[in-house]
Amino acid sequence: MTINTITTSPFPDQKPGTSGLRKQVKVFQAPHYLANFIQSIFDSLTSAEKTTLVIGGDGRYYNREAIQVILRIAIANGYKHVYIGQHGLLSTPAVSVIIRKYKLNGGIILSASHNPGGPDGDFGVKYNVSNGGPAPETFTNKVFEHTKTIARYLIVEGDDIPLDDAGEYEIAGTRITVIDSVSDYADLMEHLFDFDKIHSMFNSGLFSMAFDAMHAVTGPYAREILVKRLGATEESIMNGTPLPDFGKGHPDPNLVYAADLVALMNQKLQSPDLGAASDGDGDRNMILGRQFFVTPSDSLAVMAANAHLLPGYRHGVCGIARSMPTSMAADHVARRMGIKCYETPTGWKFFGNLLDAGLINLCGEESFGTGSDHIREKDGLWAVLFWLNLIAEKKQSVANIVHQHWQGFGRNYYSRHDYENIDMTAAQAMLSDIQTLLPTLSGRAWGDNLVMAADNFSYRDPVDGSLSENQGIRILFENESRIIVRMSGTGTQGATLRLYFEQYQPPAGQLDADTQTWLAPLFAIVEELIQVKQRSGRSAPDVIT
Ligand code: G16
Repeated sequence: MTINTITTSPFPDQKPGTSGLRKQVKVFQAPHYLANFIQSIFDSLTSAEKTTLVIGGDGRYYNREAIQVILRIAIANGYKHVYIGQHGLLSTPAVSVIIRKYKLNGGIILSASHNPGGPDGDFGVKYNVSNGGPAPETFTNKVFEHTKTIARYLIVEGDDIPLDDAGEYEIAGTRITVIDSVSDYADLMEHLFDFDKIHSMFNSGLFSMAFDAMHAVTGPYAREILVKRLGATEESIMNGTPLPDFGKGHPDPNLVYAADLVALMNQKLQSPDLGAASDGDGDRNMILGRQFFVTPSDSLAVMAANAHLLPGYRHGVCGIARSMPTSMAADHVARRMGIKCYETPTGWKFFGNLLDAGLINLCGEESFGTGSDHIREKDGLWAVLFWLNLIAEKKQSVANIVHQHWQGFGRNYYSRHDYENIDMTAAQAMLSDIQTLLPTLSGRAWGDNLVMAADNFSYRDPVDGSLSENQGIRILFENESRIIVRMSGTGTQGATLRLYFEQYQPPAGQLDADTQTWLAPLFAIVEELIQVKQRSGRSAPDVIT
């Protein structure tokens, strides 16, 4: 088989964002665009780092075509063994499981996560390293530098590899294994949680759940784990078939985009006991009780406080980490437990070093991500199983578990307001204006809210000493309220401005107020400082969570 060397020229826009390279499908379909990026990844690895690889994606439009291209480039670059998920599918957490289980050098995940799919939607490429986690910034920066000067890529010609059946192939010295996408992941889950107890709960007929796979990758995983292994009914799974355009939906498990599930859970009569949803590539989760939304920040805190009750975590929690904009609810648990709670920039990659060094074994983000040291990615179904196990153990409703938590630790009222796809220049001007105001804010008061400090967050990694700067504007108040302003690093059009609001109430305080009403004084402060509504041209946020 001949290895072709294709002459190419650089694209200027291949800088990976918060989570890999995300662009519109049309951008990726341009001649050489995908190939340039993949070759740049391979050229940034040492030869010892490119012998074994796993490839899979969330099933979105262009997934199968991209897999064949990447495989041909991997063969031409001398990979010895490439694993591919059956049907081209692998959730992000499953890739992490496979890299770790088979001790692979890395993995390529084809996903734009929660962004919409289809010919007019988005596509994305992420590279994960040998610990199973997202490549660190040092590596993605190296890849970006390479994309600026790339002049050639290597590729073999040949027929497509059939992806729909598990099987083994050999092409030009590369072994190719098409593997079952689900079983390794499902087996690991069985070790972490008490499947017998959850099975009995489903069998009792007194418990029901609804899991919305949003026509994305988790459908087959949910069917195997929830239905086959745990005894949930087939009807428990909504939108369980992966579709290239996610059924024209937006596979983002939040209160706006998972509207059908939210409506089901809000029914006064006969709503399921637990509602859950996951995103495009299966690493995010949303947890709902009957007429009750668990904020991802609270979910992390509840998990930390209760992990010792579940088989995989009986040894307890050694440390927690949360991204900076995530509420400080987990900090209260950590303080009580006498363990450390690390505050990292947004992006799962910042948890990798802490997990590898054994400084933490639980971490989470406000952006619907939670996970533990079982892999190096956030894990949507893992979070659902955690809650299922917790409910089976405590024999309480979701709402009761959270209320009890607030009564013990206090409540961090929390909300995120997203202004999506707004004018980039306007967004940058707002951020620059608030940055300029920072030195004037300390000591200023709005009602009870007295500013204690205001800065642009930077993070020194305690393990490798690397510094990440400009990670979001923080206004910190003496009463433990916080306002955070940052720009999303995952959008593909215009700019998405994220505003985060938080206010702490101790256990003896008001625990049952309406979140948006409670936080309204903080919304007014941001408006006064940078006039988001007027300058974004929106009368309200596009998404409130
Ligand atoms: C990615 C990252 C997360 C991050 C989220 C939102 O998630 O892995 O760590 O919190 O994006 O980032 P941003 O606020 O910059 O849009 P995913 O699920 O999209 O891979």
